[in-house]
Amino acid sequence: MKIERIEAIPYSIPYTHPLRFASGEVHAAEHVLIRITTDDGLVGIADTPPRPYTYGETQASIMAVVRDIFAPALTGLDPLDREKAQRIMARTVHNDTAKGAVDIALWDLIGKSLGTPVHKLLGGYADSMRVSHMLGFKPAQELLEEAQRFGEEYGITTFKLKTGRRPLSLDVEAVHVLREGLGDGVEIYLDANRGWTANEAMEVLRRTDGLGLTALEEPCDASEAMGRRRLVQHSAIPITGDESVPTPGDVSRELLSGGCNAICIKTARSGFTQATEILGLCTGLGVDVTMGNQIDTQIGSLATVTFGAAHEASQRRAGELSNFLDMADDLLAEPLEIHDGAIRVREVPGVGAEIDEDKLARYRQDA
Ligand code: MUC
Ligand code: MG
Repeated sequence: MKIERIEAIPYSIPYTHPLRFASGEVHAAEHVLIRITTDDGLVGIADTPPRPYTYGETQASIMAVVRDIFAPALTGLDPLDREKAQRIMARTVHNDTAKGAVDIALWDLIGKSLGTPVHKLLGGYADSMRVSHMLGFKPAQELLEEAQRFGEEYGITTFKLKTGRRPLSLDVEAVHVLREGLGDGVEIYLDANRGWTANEAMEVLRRTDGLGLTALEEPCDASEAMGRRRLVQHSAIPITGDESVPTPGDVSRELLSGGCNAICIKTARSGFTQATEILGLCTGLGVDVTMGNQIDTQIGSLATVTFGAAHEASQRRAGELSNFLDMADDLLAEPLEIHDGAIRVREVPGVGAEIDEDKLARYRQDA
């Protein structure tokens, strides 16, 4: 089996409800679909979300690096030789979500060629993942109503609250209102997307003490090393690295230097191969992981479920898997469904992300 063709297809699908957070906002999924075809006619699929405010990648840069650099270098390679593919892509620095999507599409091909679901190839631990819902910036009462609706409609009992606003009282109030309205049985954790300084984060933790928060993600920029270390040392809850730790090397640096003590794994930027390396590092060190959301489509969320459910350590905590519900439509032929607060893996060869060709024709931007 040899790679014959690698396509990077730009498309745009609007959001019905935009998501706002400290580092940016999303009104439309202007993503790039990666499609890899082999000489025996198999097709591997993955989705790439450009996040310029997080990784510096844009839709145009992802298309360019895949079409101009990765595709010529990977064509002719056997998809099973994924270490060769990793080394070829590593010759180009950064471009993490472009690399992640190519890796996932290769795993999809491996699963299809072996007639085996990829969650089985990766570890086969569980057949579903519990869902955590991400709440964007909104007035406190609207946040509570959204969380209650997601609890009632989908059985979701874990919420990640986007924070990092100023004045700090906006986020402090939101945490109080959510805890009071949702009760003690619901898990709440925070993600500030670098919106605060370390000292501001420390103040928010003081003012929300006793409300049962379980983690605080990217409180401030990880390059503010001294403040961040002081925060990690003094916080009673884990301080999670997300955008500061896209690669195994970043994870090692941040954990060893004391910049964080929990890790968010995102398949969108690490693929399955590097996500496996990151998970191994974390389990070896006794560090908790959360499967995060790169504001993923159903295709991206299915990739997260496929990886997250495959390993004991990555399915322990609920994964961030529900933000596709805010999109007006999706390319996935068979929609992803949340039942009893969980999403199931797909028991089909590959990842199971088959595309609705009519929808792709409607939303693609290069036709
Ligand atoms: C998250 O966990 O930070 C927002 C920005 C980004 O890169 O990912 C999202 C969610
Ligand atoms: Mg985050």
